[in-house]
Amino acid sequence: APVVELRKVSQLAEAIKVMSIRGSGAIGIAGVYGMLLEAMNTRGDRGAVIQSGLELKATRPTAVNLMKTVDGLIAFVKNCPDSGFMELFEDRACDILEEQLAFERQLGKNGAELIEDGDTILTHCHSGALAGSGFGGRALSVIRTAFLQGKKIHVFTCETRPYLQGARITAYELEKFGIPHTLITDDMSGYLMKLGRIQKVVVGSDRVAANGDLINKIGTYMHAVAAKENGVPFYTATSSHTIDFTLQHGMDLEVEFRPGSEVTHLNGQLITSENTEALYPAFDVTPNEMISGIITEAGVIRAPYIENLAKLKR
Ligand code: RUB
Repeated sequence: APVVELRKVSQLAEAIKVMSIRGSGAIGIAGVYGMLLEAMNTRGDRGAVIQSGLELKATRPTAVNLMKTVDGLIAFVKNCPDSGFMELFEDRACDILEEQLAFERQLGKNGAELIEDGDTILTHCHSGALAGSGFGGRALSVIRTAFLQGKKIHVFTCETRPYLQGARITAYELEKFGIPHTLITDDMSGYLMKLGRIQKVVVGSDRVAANGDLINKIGTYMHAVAAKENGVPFYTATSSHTIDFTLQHGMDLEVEFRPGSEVTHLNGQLITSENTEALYPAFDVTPNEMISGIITEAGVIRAPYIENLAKLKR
């Protein structure tokens, strides 16, 4: 995998924008370490650190982890005593990472209970590895935990046009973990469900609304529709960090639209005529009634979601 060296917050912000760093958990943690980087570069200039948090927050608007972790750290910076600021800030950043890794492992265990021996699981995009977690992100944490429990499972990973995260990253990680898998294109899931070849869907999440609506990578909704039609349970693997209690309904969120050129080009090559216009909503909304359960560190949350998710509020 290519290594990107980032020494300034502006470089980190650019890396998030162009998706060198991507996935809700990973960009949340990048926000934390970006602010720490700024603190180190400026020898603890609080104004600059707060400003760097705002710059990072503006990079990608849909995933809520980045917003929440940066807002939490801005409040921490404002209230932190002067003496030992750098040390306290570093400890806080490490605590956030440790907590998220612990959540990732725990939700993996909770979700693995839903997976049965012999299941083929569909996943979409890349529910992305937090550095060093060894588990491979939240959907993959569920899948890998089930695999490590000795369950014989198979994974269908969707290629996830136009950015190909599922093909490029999920397939790579599944191979690294030794989990049997097959790459499919995004339009194949419905038919494969009809053939009885998919028993569960497990995807990650960029944001979960207070009512349980799921905002995740474009194409997720399409899989959920097919899953409902075919009686296949559909789960999202997430954590309490990713629930946005200020968002009542998923459709109230304005999701990120990325440049159409990311659709008309593949690996830098134009694949359409020069005049073709393309649209790229990067995320979609899956209504709560299509979700069989929301897998979190606190257990698998079931409907009614408004009441049951509210118990995770902190
Ligand atoms: C990634 C995406 C992933 C979720 C999963 O989108 O939608 O499914 O972020 O989150 P992008 P996590 O590649 O545009 O960032 O990795 O936290 O489980």
